[in-house]
Amino acid sequence: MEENKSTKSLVLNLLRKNGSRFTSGEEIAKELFVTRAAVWKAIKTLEKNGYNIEAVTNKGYRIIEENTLPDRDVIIAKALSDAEVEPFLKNVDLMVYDRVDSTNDLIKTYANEHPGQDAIIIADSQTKGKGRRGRSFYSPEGTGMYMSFLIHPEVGLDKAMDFTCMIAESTTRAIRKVTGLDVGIKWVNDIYYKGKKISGILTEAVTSLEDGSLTDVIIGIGINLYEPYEGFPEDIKDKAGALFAKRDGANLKNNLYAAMIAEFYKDYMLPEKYPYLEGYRENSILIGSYVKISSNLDNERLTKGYAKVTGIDDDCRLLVKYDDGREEALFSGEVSVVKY
Ligand code: BT5
Repeated sequence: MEENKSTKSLVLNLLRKNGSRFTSGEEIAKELFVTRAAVWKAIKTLEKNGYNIEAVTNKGYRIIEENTLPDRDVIIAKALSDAEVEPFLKNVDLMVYDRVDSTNDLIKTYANEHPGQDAIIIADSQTKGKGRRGRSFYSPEGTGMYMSFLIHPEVGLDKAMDFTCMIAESTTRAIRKVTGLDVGIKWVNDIYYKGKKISGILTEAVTSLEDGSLTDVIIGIGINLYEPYEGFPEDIKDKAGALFAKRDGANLKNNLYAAMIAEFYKDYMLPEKYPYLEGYRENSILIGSYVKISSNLDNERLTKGYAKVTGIDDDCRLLVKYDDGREEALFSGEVSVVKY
């Protein structure tokens, strides 16, 4: 058992070291002082664990992995190549980090130091990724995407939720464009794929005391791009999913970051051409379904009832009709919807 485990990690390290070069079974066996059969067994175990290993007759094996960190220059070049948003994006400050506490918290500090400047922070992992109401968002390195936008729209506090809906829609569009996968929005702030949550959104707002207008809006989004090799932690493993089961290795992360940025700025800056609510409704997985509604006040979940989702109104509230015929428009802060 132990022996097999260590052969597996030695083979993994060797393949990683050799990068895109194929390594034959014989070469691996020789280098690691193990038998060809042990190499074969180790490769099979790695595949079972989710590693994407390419095997070619007469050449050997190589591992296909995207373990590159997000690349600022590549992301900027790709996002700016979208002519529709280039004029807006060229004034936005983009920062990329390996690891941060929380991109939302970091961009808050940035906002204090750079009043009025729009910015984007990307990180490959977060040690304190935040969800709503004090919950956490699991953000390990190498498998996910974590990004916060800092914008300064001239609107009132009642419009803050619009940005959650806006980014859910623009991100759904970007994921579909880049990967072709059929992702959908679960009102209000989640993106789902194959029945699992692959993305969450946290919008935070700073308001002016004088007139209640928004001064800074921070919109954070996290995406599970690949499933972690060791799987998701116990407490979220039934709920969380990823876009891909295996690593791709084709610069997917940078492409997706660039598309998410460009698509978000289209909704934000070109609302006539990109009416995000229409897209949000079209991509909503809850409309037409029957759901359990629970109130979430003080973090205590109380079942309010069962209802059919009839639509989403222009303020991005969820329209529901209860079994007894009552109709209600739900705000996200008050109510959560549990699919059922
Ligand atoms: C969210 O909250 O889903 C908002 C997540 C926002 C994360 C981004 S990442 C960039 C930026 N910086 C931050 O610090 N945050 C933002 P909520 O709807 O409250 O859902 C949180 C719940 O989702 C948790 O209680 C878990 O049940 C589940 N969860 C945690 N991590 C997850 C993950 N990686 N994938 C799917 N579900 C997860």
